[in-house]
Amino acid sequence: MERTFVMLKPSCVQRGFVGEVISRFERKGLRIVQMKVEKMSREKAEELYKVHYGKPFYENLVNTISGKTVVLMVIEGRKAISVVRKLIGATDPTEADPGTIRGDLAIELTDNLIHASDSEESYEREHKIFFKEEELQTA
Ligand code: 3AN
Repeated sequence: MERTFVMLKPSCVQRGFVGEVISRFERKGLRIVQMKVEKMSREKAEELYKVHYGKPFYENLVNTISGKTVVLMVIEGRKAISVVRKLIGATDPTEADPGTIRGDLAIELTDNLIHASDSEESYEREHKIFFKEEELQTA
């Protein structure tokens, strides 16, 4: 079964939408394999966003999550990567369709509530920053 990595950004935690977002994934039929609440270190934030290094929004992007509480998850299901991206909606919440997570709950671009892997390669790289393999061997 396909897996994807999801991070609920600090704004999601601060605004109290953790349950709302998890509920949407569960209602779709996706399964939470592993989940943790963590204070994001700057090192891990830079690692997660290193593909954006050098872009004008990079510093702001790293600052948005560094030192703040996030929720990290590995989610499983049929075509989980593309299904989760569809549930989340477009990167810019002002362009995200109503009914999507960003379409319904976010408006800022850099602080757009949630991150999810956009490909199998991204999943492989991203989930290893936060989870050990043995943590992911849940039934
Ligand atoms: P997504 O989160 O939809 O996968 P990416 O991977 O292109 O989007 O961008 C990573 C993060 O960088 C986004 N979640 C958003 O916070 C931020 N971002 C992307 N494009 C811009 C932009 N043009 N200006 C400001 N922030 C951006």
